[in-house]
Amino acid sequence: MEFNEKTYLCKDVYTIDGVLNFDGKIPIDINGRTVSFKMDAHFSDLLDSECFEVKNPGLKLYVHYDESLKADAYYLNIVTDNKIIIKAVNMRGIRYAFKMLNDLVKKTSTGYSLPIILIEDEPSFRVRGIVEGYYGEPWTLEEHLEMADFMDQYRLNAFMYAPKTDPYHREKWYEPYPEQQFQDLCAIKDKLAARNIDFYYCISPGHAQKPKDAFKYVGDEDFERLFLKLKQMIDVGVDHFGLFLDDIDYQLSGDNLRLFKRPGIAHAHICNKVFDFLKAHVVEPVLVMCPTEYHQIGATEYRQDLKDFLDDEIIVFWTGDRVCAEVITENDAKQTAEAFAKPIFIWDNFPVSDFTYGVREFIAPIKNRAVNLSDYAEGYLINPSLHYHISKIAMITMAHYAWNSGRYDYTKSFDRALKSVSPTFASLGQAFFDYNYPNVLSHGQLLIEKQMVEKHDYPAIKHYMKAVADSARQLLKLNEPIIEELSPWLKRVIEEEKWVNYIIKAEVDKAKLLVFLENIKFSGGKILDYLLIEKKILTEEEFTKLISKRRGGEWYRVFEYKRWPNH
Ligand code: 14T
Repeated sequence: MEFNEKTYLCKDVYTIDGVLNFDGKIPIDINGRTVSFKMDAHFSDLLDSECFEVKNPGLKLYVHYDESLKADAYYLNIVTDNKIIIKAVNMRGIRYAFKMLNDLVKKTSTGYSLPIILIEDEPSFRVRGIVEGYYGEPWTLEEHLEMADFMDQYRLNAFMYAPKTDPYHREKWYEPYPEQQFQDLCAIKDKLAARNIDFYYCISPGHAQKPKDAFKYVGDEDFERLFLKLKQMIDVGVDHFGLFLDDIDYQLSGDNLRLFKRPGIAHAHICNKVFDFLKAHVVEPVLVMCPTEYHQIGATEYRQDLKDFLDDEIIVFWTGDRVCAEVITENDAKQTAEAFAKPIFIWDNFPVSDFTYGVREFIAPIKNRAVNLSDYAEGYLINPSLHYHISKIAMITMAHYAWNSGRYDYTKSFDRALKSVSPTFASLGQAFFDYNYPNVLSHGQLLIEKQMVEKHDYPAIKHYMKAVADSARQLLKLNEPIIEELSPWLKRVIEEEKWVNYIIKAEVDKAKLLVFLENIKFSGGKILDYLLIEKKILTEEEFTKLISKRRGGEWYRVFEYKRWPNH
């Protein structure tokens, strides 16, 4: 694709949502200024009177194709009242420039104004997006359609459809989609395409309940079934694909073992064969594979086999250390990229919550990811929770990180993400969000909570829990889809406050407490846990069964131990 230098008269060519409206006449002062882009910059704060009113009928918008720019990057130069220059190397870059232009337009008492400004903006990661790869109900069609607008807004450019519980993705990988489900997938793909977002159809053919049902890497039989399935997608224009070999029993047996010896060799074979098939039917196909060994650092025999035998153009997924990585360092990425010697995409297992079996939902920002991971990985994608609206909070923060890792500030990003629901949601919810915060990546306020209980500081505990319950009560009054998703957790903390107060007053009715503890919606906060232990209200078995088993082991929290075992 190439954009030759062209001049567009805004009036004729681009009227963006009716916001840019050019009539009348406007002479302006020109005071050129340059600002560099910050993820958290509010341009209105940076700009003062050096705005001009958009009324000039002669305002020209120049769009240049500029090969020196990165994919998706844009240059937006609002030079004078009669000249705006946009440069990009692809449609997405132009799209982002237009969005920025539109964001910069301010309504004034007499019309609209634009600042004199130069923005040069480019992404850290070439590919930024969502891999819907969790165990649980896939998002609904409506959610997926809204997601396309959401992704567009936050400059995410890749969506991978891979829900583990879609039988046609995994268990029945060989069966074509039923008509309605296929139409729904096409609707998602089309809406994404209209926003210049790549849709990846992902399939997971390695999953088998019994060894006899394992994929037959030998011969053509299973490959033909797989190609038929992929053809269904190719025929409607899909050109990005995923072949996911995660969470399968990858020990080879029978013919597979005899011919391929090791799973890495068999996996390279299936991926290469699929890639060859795609190349025969699609112009410039993209294939991402998820290896079975997706979650450790550095080299293994399996990874060496992929390094040796997998086509160099096939992209390989990696989750960082321990599936849900508490931290991803530069060294982790470096060693792993070297181990595979293929392009790497990071699959960040956050805010996915499937491993808590409905107990927890995470409302927190991405953090502990090195600023320069994009030197080693071309893509950065996150695996969300089955709750779409809850996931959007962490997804906004990941979008900020993926676009501009160097300037990523998780506190500011989180604040902006919460405010994206509404400023009221962010302010009323603060105490609840703080209480719910502890997650795979952070302890939140757990230390403070523990100290309050250890010091028997009951006034402080009561005050703390009241703020949390008040916050939850206020949130419950809001009419937002995220509140509907969150309501079991909001109701839980309201009840939790009551139990904390009963414990402090030594008025616990144990039978009723046991009934309350049937509720499995836990917050990250642990005041109740700590008090139950401190006051010995539950037996050890009861505590294990009702609390610690449900919370699950913090198996991901191994960072300090692994890296600095002597501390
Ligand atoms: F493919 C991978 F990168 C990956 O993360 N696979 C799954 C994923 O579908 C799931 O949502 C995620 C979070 O639970 O982790 C992987 O699933 C697991 C990982 C385990 F360590 C399932 C069971 C495990 F014991």
